[in-house]
Amino acid sequence: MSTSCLSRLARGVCAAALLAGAVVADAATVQVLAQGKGGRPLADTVLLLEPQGAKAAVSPLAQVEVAQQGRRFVPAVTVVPVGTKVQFPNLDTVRHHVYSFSPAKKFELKLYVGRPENPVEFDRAGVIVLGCNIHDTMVGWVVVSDTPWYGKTPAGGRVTLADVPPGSYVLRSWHPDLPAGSTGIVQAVTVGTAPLDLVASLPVAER
Ligand SMILES: [Cu+2]
Repeated sequence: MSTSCLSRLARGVCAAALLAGAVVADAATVQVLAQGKGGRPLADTVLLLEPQGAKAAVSPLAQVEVAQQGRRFVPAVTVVPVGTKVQFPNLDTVRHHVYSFSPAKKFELKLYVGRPENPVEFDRAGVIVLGCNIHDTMVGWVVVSDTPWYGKTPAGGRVTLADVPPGSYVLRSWHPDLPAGSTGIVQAVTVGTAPLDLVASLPVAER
């Protein structure tokens, strides 16, 4: 603590700054490596670190898009916090008809080209499977998170979750190649103040 801060403490000027500093200092960085069968790094794995016994506030993201391009959903896997509105622009010249029957979000964007007028708001946590009425082979996924500590693995399989307060958590690991309807593989995790390195093993073969 600086001398000037000490001298001002009596007036309460530095108290808030000290408190804020304490919170940041106590939070940990959690690294997760997602592995498939044979211990290979697994891309497109969604990792959710869910606090136990308490809810943490989440903020919706702005301007998230799931495009249709080359008769595929791009990206195939998207993770967003609860309350996020997602646009589904069609970048193809053929029309698409995007829908979901998943309990966490049932919706339908009837035959369209270009950009649908309204985004779709994902207001419940869960795994939402996307399909297209016209092209049966099109499949995509939106995973909606009700925790602020989430991520999707790139090719290296590694995700960093920053500023995680100490406490008890469940690490939920989900991948599109898990059996249909799976809500992910869960493991109990205790976060302290030191950086934490975790491995999430999924029964998924390399693509
Ligand atoms: Cu389509």
